Amino acid sequence: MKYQILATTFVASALVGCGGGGDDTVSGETALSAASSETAAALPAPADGISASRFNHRSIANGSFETGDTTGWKANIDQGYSGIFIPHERPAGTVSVVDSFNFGGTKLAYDGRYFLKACTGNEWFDGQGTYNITASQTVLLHKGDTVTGASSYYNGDFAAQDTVWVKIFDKSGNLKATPWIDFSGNGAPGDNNSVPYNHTSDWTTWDWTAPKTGIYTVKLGATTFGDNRFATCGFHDAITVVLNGKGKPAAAAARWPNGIPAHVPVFVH
Ligand SMILES: [Ca+2]
Repeated sequence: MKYQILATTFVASALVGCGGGGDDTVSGETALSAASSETAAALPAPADGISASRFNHRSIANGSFETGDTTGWKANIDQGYSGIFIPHERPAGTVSVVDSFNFGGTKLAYDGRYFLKACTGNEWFDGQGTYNITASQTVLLHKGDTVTGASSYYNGDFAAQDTVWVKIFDKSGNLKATPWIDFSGNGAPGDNNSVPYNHTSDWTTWDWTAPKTGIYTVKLGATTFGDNRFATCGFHDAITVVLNGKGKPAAAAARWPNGIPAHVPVFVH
């Protein structure tokens, strides 16, 4: 009951105070003491709609998506404008939980039955805008806690216009890390895609360790720009927190040993 009242409070405050992009941030220094249950009443209002009680637990809710839906995660999908399709204002992509993805072959979950799929669109947008499609969850991490997961992708666009990624933001919305990222493209010089067009990569594990105690947001997303034709998808599963001192998973092979490419080259459809 206590948390039900809290939830009502922060939903109301989110409606009043949450502008565009506000899901990146959770305000309030009191969050740093949230590991203690008696401080629950002082917890900040998470903007993603999950229970405030979760901020005591240093864990990801529904990180393997075995509820079969996006419970615990907040989807945010930018809108674009198409002069061709009706309605003209259209979501730039999709966020869904699935048990398979068919591309000629069949992609199945890394863990359990279900996984998250975040895709760009198969639209025909006007202009050269950039659009994000994300599922995010805010979590308390103590220094040394590690967020782990497994991701893969479907390279659905022969043009290098799409990226799919995992990013970690601090409570002020600053990007702290990009543990996993991949790109669309057709293998032309300058493309950074890891598998051929119309193929999927293997599941790849990733991890990121919090450098200090705080509230962080884990975002699983896709970014596209331009006409947003041909959908590329990121797949995500088994998102978990390994508490400091509890052992870490074996280090994943570095996807970009020399650093993430600074930008995606532009090949227009
Ligand atoms: Ca799963």
